[in-house]
Amino acid sequence: MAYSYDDQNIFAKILRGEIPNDTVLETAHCLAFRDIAPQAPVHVLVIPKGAYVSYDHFAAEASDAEIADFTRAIGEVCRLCDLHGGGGEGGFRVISNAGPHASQEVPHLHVHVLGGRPLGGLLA
Ligand code: DGP
Repeated sequence: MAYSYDDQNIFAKILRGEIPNDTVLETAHCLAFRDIAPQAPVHVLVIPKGAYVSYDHFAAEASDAEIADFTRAIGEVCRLCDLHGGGGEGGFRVISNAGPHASQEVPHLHVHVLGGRPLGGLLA
């Protein structure tokens, strides 16, 4: 399967600095910023800086360093936003939409980190 990446997508423009964003975290390989249309008190998007359209594309072609950095960035965003999944109060949800069946709007890999309120059942 060949993956095709459109470098005119909105997150590519954010990475190039052509569109402003509300940055939460920047790492060597990732950028995390607040969603423009938040669905929860905390709604942060975490994206790799590399040109990957979806998680399967990323897992197939990214380096181990990129994958480790992305995984750690998601956890660091939770920590910075005071979201805790280790028991007790609170919690969060991490979602990545890919392709038309998941209504992916922006064709650059991103995970949504949602929290700050009860989120209901996964398919609610
Ligand atoms: P998805 O359906 O998973 O592809 O969600 C894309 C998300 O990106 C959606 O929640 C809205 C957000 N979004 C779209 N354009 C912009 C933008 O220009 N800036 C920011 N911060 N978020 C955006």
